[in-house]
Amino acid sequence: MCLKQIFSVLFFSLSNLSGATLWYEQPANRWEEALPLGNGRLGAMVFGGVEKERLQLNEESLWAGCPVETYPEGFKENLQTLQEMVLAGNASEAVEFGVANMTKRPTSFRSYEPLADLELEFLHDGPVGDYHRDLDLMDGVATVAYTVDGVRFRREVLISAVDDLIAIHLSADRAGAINFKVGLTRAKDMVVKATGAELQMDGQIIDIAKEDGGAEENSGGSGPAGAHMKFAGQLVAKTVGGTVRPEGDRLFIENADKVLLFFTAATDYSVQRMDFDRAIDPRSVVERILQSVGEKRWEGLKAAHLEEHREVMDRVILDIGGSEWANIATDKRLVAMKEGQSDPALIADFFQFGRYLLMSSSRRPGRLPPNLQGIWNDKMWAPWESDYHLNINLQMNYWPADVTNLSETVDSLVDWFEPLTKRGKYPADILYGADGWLSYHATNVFGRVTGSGSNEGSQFNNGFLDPLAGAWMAMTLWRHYEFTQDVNFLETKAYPILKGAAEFLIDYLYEDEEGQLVIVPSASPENKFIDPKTDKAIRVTRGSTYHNTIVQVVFEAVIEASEKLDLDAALRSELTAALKKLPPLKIGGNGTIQEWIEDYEEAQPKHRHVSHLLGLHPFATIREHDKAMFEAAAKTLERRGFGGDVGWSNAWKTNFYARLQNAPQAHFYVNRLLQKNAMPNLLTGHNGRSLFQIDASFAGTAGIAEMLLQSHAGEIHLLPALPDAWPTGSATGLKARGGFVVDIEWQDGKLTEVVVYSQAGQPCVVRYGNDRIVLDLAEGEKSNVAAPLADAGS
Ligand code: FUC
Repeated sequence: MCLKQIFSVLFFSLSNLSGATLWYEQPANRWEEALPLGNGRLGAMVFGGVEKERLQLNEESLWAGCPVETYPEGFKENLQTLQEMVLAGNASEAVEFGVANMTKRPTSFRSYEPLADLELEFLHDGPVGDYHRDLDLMDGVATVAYTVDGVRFRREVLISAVDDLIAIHLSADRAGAINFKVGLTRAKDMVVKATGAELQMDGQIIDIAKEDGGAEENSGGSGPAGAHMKFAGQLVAKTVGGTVRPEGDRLFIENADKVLLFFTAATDYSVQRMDFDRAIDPRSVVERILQSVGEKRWEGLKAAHLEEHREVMDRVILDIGGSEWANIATDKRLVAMKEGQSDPALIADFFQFGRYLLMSSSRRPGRLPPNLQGIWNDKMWAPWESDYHLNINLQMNYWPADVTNLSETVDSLVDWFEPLTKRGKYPADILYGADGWLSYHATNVFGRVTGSGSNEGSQFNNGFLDPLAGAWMAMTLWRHYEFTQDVNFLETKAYPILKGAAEFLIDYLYEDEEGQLVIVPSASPENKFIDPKTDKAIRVTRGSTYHNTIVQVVFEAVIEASEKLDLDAALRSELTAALKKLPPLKIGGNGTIQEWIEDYEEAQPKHRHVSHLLGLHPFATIREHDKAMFEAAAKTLERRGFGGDVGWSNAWKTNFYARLQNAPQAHFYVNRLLQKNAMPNLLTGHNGRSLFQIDASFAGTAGIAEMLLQSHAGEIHLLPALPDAWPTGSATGLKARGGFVVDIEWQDGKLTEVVVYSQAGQPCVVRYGNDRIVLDLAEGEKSNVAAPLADAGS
């Protein structure tokens, strides 16, 4: 066995012990090959170069721009005209009217921006051998190791949530062998100063005026000019042996035995204000963080990080079967999978990677939810500004939060969402004359609540036609309550937001001639239908299935919550009465669920959005007992197919098919997601494998959980969509609604072990196949219910 083989075997056994590791035999050449680290606030993509190491850095709040809202003049009156046009059947005319009269520039906002690049330039001399780099997901440590001229070099990188900084530890097996220069760079708006053993970076985003986005020099989209967000960072080098000295704006480290680099950064953004706040001095924040680290050494810092990180990751361990390919590098396994190789262990890694990405982009010390790219972005003008999209994308980001036992990740969402909903009261009143709050489909750290889009057409069609996007997002808080049964959270956080959403909806609903309550104008993201009157492909209608479903689930949640909290009896009866007047879900002529209130022909039958199946997933208004609807939902999915292989859409279909208990199709889509959308670093692309977008990782992870455990229908359903390709395995620590943690094991496709642990003392029904048992556990009690269920399961 050659050295390389011994190394891979050794590595294989080590990686198996730790649970989930992504590893490679060469450095990253492209961003899509680099490995992400994050502590909820700071992010880094580690390239692992030998001559040059690059850490592409992010800070969650660093955005170009400033708070901007757009209120088209005469909106309220124009809305009435538009409603009349839609109700009179003149929908095509209504689109033209809306785009011309109900939009306003700047239609879009600027972008989330990268923080800086941290570059290490090594002075190696000689050929490189035995290269290896990895990211241990359970530890949250990226490691790079290689040999030059007989010296083994090792570099470990982590981002500690405990100490709120990036730590890089460099070592070598020969004394005095470490020589490199380290610098911080950014395309614009930053100065760097080197003094002693420190680098200081100070930044101020300067935005150039331009009404429309598009020009390179105006990266970040449209909006007013100005000196906007401020930021600062600091790097400290500590060496064992050797020397450190400034050289220009870099540090030069010579002949060291070991080196520890600390880096942290901050901005003057305040989430409470949803704006930058000049009372915050980012330099003082950075200094405070570094002072509290004090003289900590690598070993202590790493130990504290591992303890914190592992506690979160170890809550769920997933084994869906081994793979004879497990001693092959991750990128090579992915290639084999694309060529048709079955690799359940890679799917399990993808699952843990999704959990890892969520905890790394949505936990303290962070205060913001993951945006379209989590916190990882290298572009001054990111696709879709790397914003918060509320017509599927941010919702998806939280699908795995509770079921995969990362409930605290919801805190960062609430930090940002609560002030957003407060802002949303003004447009609800001014634009719609309604109570409550609203938010349209695209928003940002500045809490944009008025409609936005890349141009007027998009601002109207994606934005102003969907003031219910925020209400959909609010249901994430309801689900969090369903899982945790945290009544305090319900009362203080979720209920006020949900109630405000319901108040807006009840005011905005329109009673049509048939006595039905509908949203007018309405649309279904982001598909068009052929207007029978004009043959034009348009979006505007009344009462889309998407909107009807959102209204229904929000009203039901508020009714249940208000009962639980014994509040708002009058509102409750109003909502209860309104529920009876919502249009029913319909099956169209081709046997699929109707996307619109009329049986229109879709402009794009293979469209990536499947918003008319919201009731199948993430909600549960389309249920198994309604066989006709279940069948129509299946037909709907068949007709949609995999369309253009958009990452998040493939991931959603895994969830849909899991809900339909169709294991082969759920398995097909999770495989397809990896085959068509996963990049070498296992992040996922929007268009096939290009344009990184993080939602598919989160939705894919949730989909894998849904295949093993579901709890949306008043029972804990075990192995509802277990595919033949995962005949034997186990999952520990998945959560179910009602405050349960569940461990399961199965062999040869049959359930063998089940332990249900109750965190909230609620009764539950546990189901396997068509067999059910009722459990009534006290809070903190656990029960092994394998025996009554294991023989069952049809
Ligand atoms: C929605 C989707 C797009 C994209 C964007 C960020 O508008 O339709 O595919 O994911 O969000």
